[in-house]
Amino acid sequence: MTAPPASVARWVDEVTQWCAPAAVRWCDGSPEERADLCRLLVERGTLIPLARPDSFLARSHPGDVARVEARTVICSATAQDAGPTNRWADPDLTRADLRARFRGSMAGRTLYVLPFAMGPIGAAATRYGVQLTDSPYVALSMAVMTRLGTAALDRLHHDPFVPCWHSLGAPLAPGQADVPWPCDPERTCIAHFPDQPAIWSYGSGYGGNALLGKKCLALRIGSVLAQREGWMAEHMLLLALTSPEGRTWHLAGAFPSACGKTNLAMLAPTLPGWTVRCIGDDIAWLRIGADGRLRAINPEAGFFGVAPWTSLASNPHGMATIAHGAIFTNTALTADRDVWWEGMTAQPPAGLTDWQGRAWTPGTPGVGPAAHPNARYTVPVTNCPILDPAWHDGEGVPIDAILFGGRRMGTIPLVNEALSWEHGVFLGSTCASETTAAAEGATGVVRHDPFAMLPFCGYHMGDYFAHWLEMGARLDAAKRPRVYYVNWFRKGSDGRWLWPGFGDNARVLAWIAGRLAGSTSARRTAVGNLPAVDGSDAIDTSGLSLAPGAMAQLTAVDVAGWTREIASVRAFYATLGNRLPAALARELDQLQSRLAATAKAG
Ligand code: OXD
Ligand code: MN
Repeated sequence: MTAPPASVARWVDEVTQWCAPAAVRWCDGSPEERADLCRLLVERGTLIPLARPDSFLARSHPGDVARVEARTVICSATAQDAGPTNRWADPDLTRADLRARFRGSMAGRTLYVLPFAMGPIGAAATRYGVQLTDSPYVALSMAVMTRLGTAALDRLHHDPFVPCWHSLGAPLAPGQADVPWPCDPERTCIAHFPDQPAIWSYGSGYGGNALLGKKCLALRIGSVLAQREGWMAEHMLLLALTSPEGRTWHLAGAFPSACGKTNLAMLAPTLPGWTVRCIGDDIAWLRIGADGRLRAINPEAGFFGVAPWTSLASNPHGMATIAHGAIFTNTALTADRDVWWEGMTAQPPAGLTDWQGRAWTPGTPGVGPAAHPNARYTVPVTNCPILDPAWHDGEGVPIDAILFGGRRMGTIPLVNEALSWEHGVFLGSTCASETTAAAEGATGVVRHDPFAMLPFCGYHMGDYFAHWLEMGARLDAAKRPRVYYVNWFRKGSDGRWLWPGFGDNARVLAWIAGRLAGSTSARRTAVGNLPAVDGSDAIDTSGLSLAPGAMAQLTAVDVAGWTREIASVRAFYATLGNRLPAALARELDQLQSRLAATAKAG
């Protein structure tokens, strides 16, 4: 290895002094290093080798299983800068508090130095980070999720980096035996310092709490940098959709955690002749390209997907992606050393061991699911059989349409086209979803999750809305992406799904493509442009057996439901005070009056 940049070497020395690790290892991201880390983790009992090639299972501590929003803080100069949707913490106090926790926290462990790039190395859009961690599982996972190693380190002779300081908070006294998943859940804290920028994470080894390039850098810190520098850091999948005639559109889609983003990003269309290629499943960085179009890159290099309910039926390409080279966390283990989770097959195989390592028999009273509902897999994007070669293009792909969505049983139509950019921003700001297991807390409760960024926007949400409006104003009207709000999760009065979802969502994408091509007309309604219920401008439902009247329900304007929706948005908007852009307050008032006119006419 050539000499590391002095700024990195200095910081590594400081942290080494403070955290007192037994050794320091600079990671180069090589296959040999991966093999070595896997061997070490197997020896320690953190990883269990699986029957599928180059794949392993980890079982976390039962108290360290998801992102911990309640322990995630934004340490901007003032609470106003963080805004009401974030937990603000005083930067000086947090620094002092965390420094005390970090003191000696790596004793008996190795400090891994992880230089990484978010985005293709050398591209203008790319940002760099260096994570210092005492977790070999995190070192292994970061090498999958980011472009990690020597090439990234070399860039730091010229480019700045975001320091990402991470410790499990589990020092080992001399002779003390280790545990498979060291952590300190009671004292976990994930702190973001947007003004430095820097990230300090203590106590958790799991997912977004610990793989700091992802939610912490690419979204929370990324969104602050994006606002300052005039680009966008979004919680979005990216896909390329190609019609039977060979025309391709690029779509970006923001959906809250565990709402099917990965399934949509890897969609296997049921409509003959249509294809989807995957560019990313979780994060997009968008900027205005030299051609004046909004262009997006996926800054990540891996997928950190939710395993439960992934199956050959819901996501065949996802199943192929994880057939080798995958690190699973908190799935069940089969008798023949493979993984299983709820929804993978209709019946669980016999002889399962659950995510906590206990023999598991379905139907035993008091026994929970075999896999943790937030069980995950970590794999390189290059495993995906439908990966678009453009995923590595530093200029990004030109975005034709932006999708918003959430998990909503009622009111919200299957697909709704925004009437303008401002109306599209309004739709994004009104995203709400029933909560899932991706974050700690109750599941199934509807919460406002604007742009699916509630847990990830690193500054005041009102200013973030304003940034979206400004980005639109900088784009030529003819080059602005169109905006759609989709909802795959509607239920009928009998509690059954109205729409089959998964591969059949291609039917909705095909309708959107028709709109983009100008070949499909829509019904202008109070809430937006909706598809015709039947005929050539309707969504193609050929071959589907839907409940009678399903399409009418899925594309109707439910005035009573929207009236409740407006009240709920108004209450949410009120929490943003005078930072709510006037244009969005106006959009809400206009929706209310259009709806009143519809009610009167109807
Ligand atoms: C994720 C999440 O891990 O959104 O992607 O929770
Ligand atoms: Mn996500």
